[in-house]
Amino acid sequence: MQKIILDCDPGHDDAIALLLAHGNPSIELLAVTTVVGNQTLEKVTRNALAVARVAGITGVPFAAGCARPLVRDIEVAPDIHGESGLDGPVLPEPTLALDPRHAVDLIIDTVMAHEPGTVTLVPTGGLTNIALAARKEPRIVPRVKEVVLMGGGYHGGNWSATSEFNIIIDPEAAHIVFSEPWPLTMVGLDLTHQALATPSVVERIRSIGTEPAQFVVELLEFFGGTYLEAQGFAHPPVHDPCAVARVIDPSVMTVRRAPLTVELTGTHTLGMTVADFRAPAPADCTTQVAVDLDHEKFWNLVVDALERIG
Ligand SMILES: [Ca+2]
Repeated sequence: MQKIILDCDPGHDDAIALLLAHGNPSIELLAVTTVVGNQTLEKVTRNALAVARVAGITGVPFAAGCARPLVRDIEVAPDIHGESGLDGPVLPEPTLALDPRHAVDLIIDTVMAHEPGTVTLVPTGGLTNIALAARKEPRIVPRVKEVVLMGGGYHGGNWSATSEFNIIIDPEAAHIVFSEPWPLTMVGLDLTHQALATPSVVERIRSIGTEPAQFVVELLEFFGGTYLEAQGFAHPPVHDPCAVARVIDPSVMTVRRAPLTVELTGTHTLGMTVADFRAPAPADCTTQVAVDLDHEKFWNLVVDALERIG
């Protein structure tokens, strides 16, 4: 079993990441934490709890985290995710109660309560919570098995020419997370732009015929519309579940070791994730980037998880 903490900002693709993590039998979901990003903290937290109800998740602590980035002003993404942060399907009223702890404390408590080298952090939003957890309790850094994050990109951005949304909304936090010596896999736009929800994928999910599958179809229909309008994609890239899929089955994507850093001072490149591909990578390099996705294997994992949720 792969023990994970999902730190997210639902968000259409975060919702699918949560469903994948819950439905896959090799993942033990230890905690779900939320962070400002695609929408305000209040909205993404309500969305996470709504998805938990759709998925039938019980017995997993959910906690709300940071309501703003470390340094920058709040920047949300209604043109992609709508005013609610999860526009499209009707969202059920949450039934789970939030854990009273701050997300940063839940992350720290959870990592410290498990054996070293057993807990993987899977951030799929801005990195504010993860950065603060590393600063508040540095002993988590050598205890975490790996950070497998959705964010960044080594070829370009989606929120600026060079920078991806999750990184540019809190570049200082990203810099902290990328600089700590834990093993880190960046599942960036280079990879996630291969995870397209094509019409055949949407039909496969629709044909499952369950309420959670229909929920995902309605998410993908809304997300497909905004991605076409705002970014010119014929089919929407479903970013966040790629990071969960990497934890489930590393063979779902190829990776390449490379030193990574986050640009904090560039005039035109704030939030760029700079990968140094000069070979060979230094012996002490702990970071790698995702390169090529096995599209069929990836969507098989998503469909399988939805079928298991029932
Ligand atoms: Ca996200």
